Amino acid sequence: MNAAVSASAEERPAVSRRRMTPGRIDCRFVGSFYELKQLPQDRRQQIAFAGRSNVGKSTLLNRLAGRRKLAKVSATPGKTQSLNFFLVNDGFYFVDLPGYGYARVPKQVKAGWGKLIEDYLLGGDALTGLILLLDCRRDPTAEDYQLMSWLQQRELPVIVVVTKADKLNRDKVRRKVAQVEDQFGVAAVAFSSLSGQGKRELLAAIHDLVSGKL
Ligand SMILES: Nc1nc2c(ncn2[C@@H]2O[C@H](COP(=O)(O)OP(=O)(O)OP(=O)(O)O)[C@@H](O)[C@H]2O)c(=O)[nH]1
Ligand SMILES: [Mg+2]
Repeated sequence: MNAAVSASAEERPAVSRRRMTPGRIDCRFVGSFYELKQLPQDRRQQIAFAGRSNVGKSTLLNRLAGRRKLAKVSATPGKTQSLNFFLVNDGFYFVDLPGYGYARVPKQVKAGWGKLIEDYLLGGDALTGLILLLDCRRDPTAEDYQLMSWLQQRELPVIVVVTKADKLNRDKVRRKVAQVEDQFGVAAVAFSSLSGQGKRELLAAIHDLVSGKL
């Protein structure tokens, strides 16, 4: 049996670096939720993945977890439609959010998700930090800026991830990371779910986030 599961609550460290940084983390699906009142009510920290539709949130989560089919992925934007909770190392949650900004989603549906995401990000104190994903080939949108300003109002720590780094050469990716850090004033990590580039760096940043160092 996995040590993270067999340890009693008293023995369990909140997050251990040994379990976070190398290779694989223990990540299991908890549930898909469409209303805030359905969300898990325990006091574990929640780290959410946000960004425009198709930016690679669910794929990144799968790469971090080392499991290809944990979170649902699709080449068609709009795959994730609920707040999807994953328990990490029995200590905290990853929350895969629906993407924003996809034009072809019907207006009513978009308004519904928009409200759900907004309520989640602005409400409650279980949300500890946010990982904002930006595509390395695109400029941040008005919605990305809006999201950042909410988070700054809430003083919520943010890690920016520049996704699909395999789509550009290293130099262009480096420049993109520097540009994003400049635009948003927070640290950014280049990431490729294809090659695994950036995985260690991101896990280390998440570790700092959950242990209150960010
Ligand atoms: N080349 C490349 N493709 C990627 C990468 N990450 C994601 N993709 C592809 O991008 C598409 C969208 O990925 P998802 O993970 O479903 O994106 P999402 O942000 O969860 O999208 P929504 O659920 O619609 O908000 C899929 O076809 C993925 O295979 C990456 O690092 N490199
Ligand atoms: Mg998704």
